[in-house]
Parts: sequence; C-alpha cells; structure tokens
Amino acid sequence: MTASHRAFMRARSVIAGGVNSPVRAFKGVGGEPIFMQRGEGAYLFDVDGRRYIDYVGAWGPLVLGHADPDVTRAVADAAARGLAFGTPTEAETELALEVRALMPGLEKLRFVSSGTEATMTALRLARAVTGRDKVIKFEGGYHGHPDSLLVKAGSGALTLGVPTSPGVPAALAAHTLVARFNDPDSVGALFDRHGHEIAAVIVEPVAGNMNCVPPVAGFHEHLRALCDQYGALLIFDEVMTGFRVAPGGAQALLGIRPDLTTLGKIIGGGLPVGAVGGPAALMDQLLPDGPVFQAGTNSGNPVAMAAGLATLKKLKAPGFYETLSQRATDLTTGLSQAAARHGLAYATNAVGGMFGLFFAEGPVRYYEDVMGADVDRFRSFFHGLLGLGVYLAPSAYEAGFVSAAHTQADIKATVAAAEQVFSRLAGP
Ligand code: KE4
Repeated sequence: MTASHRAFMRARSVIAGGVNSPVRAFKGVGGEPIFMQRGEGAYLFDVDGRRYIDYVGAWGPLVLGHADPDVTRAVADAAARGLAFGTPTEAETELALEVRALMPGLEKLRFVSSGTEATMTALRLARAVTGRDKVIKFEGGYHGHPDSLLVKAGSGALTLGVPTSPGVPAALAAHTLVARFNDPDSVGALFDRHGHEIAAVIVEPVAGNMNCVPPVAGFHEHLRALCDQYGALLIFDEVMTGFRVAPGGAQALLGIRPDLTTLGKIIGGGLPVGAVGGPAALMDQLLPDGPVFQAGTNSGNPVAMAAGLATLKKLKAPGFYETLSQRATDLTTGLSQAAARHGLAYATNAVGGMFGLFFAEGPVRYYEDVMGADVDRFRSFFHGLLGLGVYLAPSAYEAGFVSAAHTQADIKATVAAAEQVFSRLAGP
C-alpha cells in the first residue's frame, strides 16, 4: 500500500471527496490521486518519493516552475513583515501597475482571491452598467463556479459529467445563453434574438477548459463587433491565458481590446490572486466609488502580491516567451510524430506556454471535436505516462502547461516515454 493511498483514505475521512477541487480526484482518468509533497522547477515529488515531469503546474500559475527561488524569497520576505493587514498596502499598487504595464487595457483593476471571484465580479459589473440580465458563454467554457456560469461549463464540470450543476436555480440559468466556441453565427443568432437583453459575452480567448482549443481567425473580431453593435460588454476571461500565451495575454496576441478582463493563476505566482480590470469608467462603478458591491477579506493579500510581483518581473526577461512557446511546440510536435510512427489518430494544439493533446484525427477546433476524441485512450496514455514519471492533467478536458524550468532534455524524455506508451496502445 502506497503512502499516497494512505493519504487519500485519510483525506477522504474528513475532506469532501478527499480533495479540495474535484478535477484533482482522478475521476476523469480513473484510479486515485497522487499526493505530492514537493515541487522543484519542472518536477513534482510525491509522498512515495517518486519524481514526475510536471505539465500541470498547479493548473497554470507556475509559469516559472515550482519553488522559483526569486518568488519564494519574495514571499518569505513579505511574510516576515506580517501575513495580512486588512488595510491597503503599497504591494497591491505595485502589482497593479505591473499588470497594467503588461496589459494597458486594464486602466484600473480590483484584486480578488480567485478566478471565480474575478468572473463573478466582472459579470455583476457588466449587468450593473448595462442594466441587462443575460450573458452569453460558450459550451465547454469554464469561468470558475459563479452560479450564472455553471451552465454547460468545462473543466471539472465537464470532466465529472455535470456541465450544468445541480443547485443552480433555473430562473438564474435562464439568463445564461450558450453559444458554440469558434462559431460566430451561433453568437449572432443569440444576439438577433436577445440582443438588447444581453449584458455581456464572456469567453476564454483561447479555450483551455475543454482541453486547449485556439480561436479560429476572425472569431474574436466578430465577438467584438457584435458586442459593439448591441451595447454588450466583451469579457475576456484570461485567468488561464493571461501571461501564459503572451506577456500581454491573449488580447495582445489577438489585437482585441475587451471591455473587461479577468485574471488569475499566474498573477499570483502560485498564491491565491485573481483580478478584474478594464477602463476606469467601468471599474470606478465598483464600491467604494461606485454602487456595485464587491469585497474580500483576502483581496490584495500582501504576501500573495509579493509572489505575483516577483513572478511578473521575471516574465519580462528577453526571450522568455519565445523559449516557453518553443518548449510547448517541441513537445506537441514530438508527441505527434511519435503517435504517427505508431499509426495512432492524434492531434495537438499549442498557444504560447499552453497545449492540448487529443486522441482524434484533428484538427480540433470545436467542442464536438473535443467530445469526439477517444477518452479511453487518453486515460491509458495518462496512466502509462504517470508510471514513467510524467504528470499530465488528470482529465481529457484540461490544457497542459510548460514552464521556464522545463528543459529540452525534459521534453525529449517526455516524448521518449510517450513513444513507449504509444507502442503499447498501438498493440502488436
Ligand atoms: P479559480 O476560481 O479556480 O481560481 O479560477 C476559475 C477559472 C476561471 N477562468 C478560467 C479560464 C479558468 O481556467 C479557471 C480555473 N481553471 C481550472 C482548471 N482548468 C482550475 C483547476 C481546478 O478547478 O481545480
């Protein structure tokens, strides 16, 4: 019996499902979750002492890798001055200025403690300033778990088969309209029918919660034009793509200026930080200057601010994103070539430091392409790699991530391990 199994049994006795976030539970791949006890650079170490090359990176935040010395030092220094004050601190201003320097569309922002709080706030703000109730999201899109957004959601909701969660009042879900990602006509049809009732369109500019699916050319331009035509706000949920696909996020890569942007993950450098930002005219509608309520005990926590600031400063190093993107494309190219050598239907996507792997002919551009992929094969692939010391996200519906700590040798070792698994999957 492994230490991980013992740890899981003990956790299950006191924590719902033994995990504090459902996608960690391995329900999407079968088996029991692995309990980790240490991270170092590109590697995770479990409670049984096994090492893994990590492609989850705590679900996106660790773009520098685990335990980056500059980040951990900044956290230790901040913690030594006190963990929380419940007052404004200059650390919050410093991080806000650093974010705005990278994402100039965020003239002002408000820090919160999770991506969920960020999207919840963005939605409330959009509804308040437009006086409208309806919101458009996309099937397979995941924006955390505000009630209004747990309709045909992705990530853990998709992995565990509850894309529309029980407990969300039908009266509320009725205000959530669902379109098809990468299909502008599906959005136009909703605007044709509900146009002036729609407060906002919220979209992951690169879908990362129905695995990784990039936008097709013109998709976001179309969303921008429809929102302008009907007076709805365009919300880019960049919790995952922010500082992941480019220094200025997907909005910089795409050249699209959303009305509101939500951030999380990397902005906290591994500690709990989210943010919502946009033009001052919108953001000043939030209390205390405006009437829209929003608050949080842990918002702007100075230790978390220090982690985020130390992280963002390192992203500005020359060539940072070129190397990060190269690692992701070297990985997906190597895996595709290995799968092809074994005659397996296999497709990949990669944008910046995030990627997607599918047992499907490809290309994977739409939700139904993702749902048509062979999940059983993914499960076998996941466990085969796990046994060879490679840790992928335990779900066919999650994106993967590389970090600045992943070396070319790590990528080559991963492809070599995958070659062994592909060989087994292809059979004699
Ligand atoms: P959090 O509340 O989990 O910090 O952020 C919610 C969220 C919002 N928007 C996007 C685009 C997101 O990807 C997320 C969270 N992502 C998932 C993984 N795909 C977090 C992992 C988990 O739920 O345990």
